[in-house]
Amino acid sequence: MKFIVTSTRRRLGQAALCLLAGAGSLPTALAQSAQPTVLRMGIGLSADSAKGKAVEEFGRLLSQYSDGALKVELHASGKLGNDVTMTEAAREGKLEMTAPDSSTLASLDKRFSAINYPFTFNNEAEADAILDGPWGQRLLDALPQHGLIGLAYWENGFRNMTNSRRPVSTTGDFEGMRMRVMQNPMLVDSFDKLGFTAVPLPFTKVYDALKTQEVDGQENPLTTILSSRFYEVQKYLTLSRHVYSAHIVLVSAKVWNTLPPKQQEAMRRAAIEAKDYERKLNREGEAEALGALKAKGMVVATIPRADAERIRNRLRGVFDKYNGEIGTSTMIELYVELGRLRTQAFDAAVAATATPVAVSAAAAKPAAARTASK
Ligand code: TK8
Repeated sequence: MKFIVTSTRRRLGQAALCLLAGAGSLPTALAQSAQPTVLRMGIGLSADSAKGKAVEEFGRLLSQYSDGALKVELHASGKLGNDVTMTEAAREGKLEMTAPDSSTLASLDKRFSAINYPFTFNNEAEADAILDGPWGQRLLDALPQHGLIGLAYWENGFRNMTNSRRPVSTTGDFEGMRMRVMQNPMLVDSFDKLGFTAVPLPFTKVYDALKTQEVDGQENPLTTILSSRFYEVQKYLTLSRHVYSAHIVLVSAKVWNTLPPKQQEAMRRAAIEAKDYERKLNREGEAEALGALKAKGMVVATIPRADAERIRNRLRGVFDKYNGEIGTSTMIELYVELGRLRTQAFDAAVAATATPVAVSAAAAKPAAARTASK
């Protein structure tokens, strides 16, 4: 812990020294001679994933908004650890930034599991509205007490299943398959309940576990299945979209607290702007990824929508257990908000398809006159 906090301070100290050394010269020369504070950001996905590219974009925006005072250094492909260990390192101040899957944060606050309940969000617009709204903000607000600052929800995406054994197109096909899941008890219980043997593993171990057939399958967004080259060791793909997951952009509170408010503001702004870029990139990448995965030889199946209902019904007992842990008010607020969004979307769709009733001005006039004379 000491090492990084000290080294962050050392970097800040160097910047101050440079400024002092340059005293007397032009202010612009002073600014240029200052060494930027380097923020290392560790992610599990590769540098060419939407996430990796978004970290680069975040870095570009942050340099601009902090007038060159802050610099982001991307460490991709789990080089600095996995979601759980990097989050721990950030809490301890040993790593400045990371972006784990929301599900792994349930070990700090159980409410994070609610995001990953199977078949909860119907589409990206719903996920965006919930996560970017007050419900999502309340979860981020819980992070500082755990030594973390949550800047934004970036997208991981809707998850789809792959395996090396057989095509999976109905719930009956799940039986006996060893499935890697993220390190989250609700997900372990859910997959077990559905007939899989759930094997929680950090993302950094997934490729090898698939290759050695320690597990038969895994589940991730299409963009990740492509960028992590899972197609090399998995033959079958099922377009299940069974879980939505988010990557939460985290800063170590120990590091955050050393930054002046202006730089903190620059970080929030850059992370939120990069969020839009990342989501767009990820969503555009989805369709492309499907084509690429087919071209790589993956055999594609789908799960009928009726099975999604069946899956949710089978998971009732699991949901009851975790609703209790998460807190029923959090779950009710989520479903009420989803209900509101769906009604709004439904009304908008009806309004768009309704045939406008043509009322001629002449026909309308006497009616208006009648009303007025009453
Ligand atoms: C990358 C992970 C990954 C996640 C998983 O570190 O573990 O399967 O979907 O994106 O966060």
